[in-house]
Amino acid sequence: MRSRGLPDTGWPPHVLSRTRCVVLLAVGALVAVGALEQGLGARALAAQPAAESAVKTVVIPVEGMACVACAASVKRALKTIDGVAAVEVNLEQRAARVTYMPGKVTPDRLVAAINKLGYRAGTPKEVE
Ligand SMILES: [Cu+2]
Repeated sequence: MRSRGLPDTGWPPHVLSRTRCVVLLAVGALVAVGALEQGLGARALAAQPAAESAVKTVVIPVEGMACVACAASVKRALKTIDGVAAVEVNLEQRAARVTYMPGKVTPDRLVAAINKLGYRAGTPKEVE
């Protein structure tokens, strides 16, 4: 009688406290995951300026450009190369200014792309 009475009164609070414990654990896990994500996010943000500063800019002399259409085609060809971030072609100065990601493309490839169009690219000069 006594042993049957004890579980009857003892079970509900026990189950309740166990449920609360599980909820607390879940909340704790969520907080931990949140903190982890925040940490990763901060690390990703910190890595971004480093990647941007890794971008380089070169000025490549280009001979053979006679008109704006020439300059436009040189610009288009350079811009389509993977790893090229920005291109400015100056017809008067006969030069192409290219900002690129060194990990993805090399100045040699930029020169080759210009030469392939039928123009003559000079030695790329690194600029700020
Ligand atoms: Cu032209």
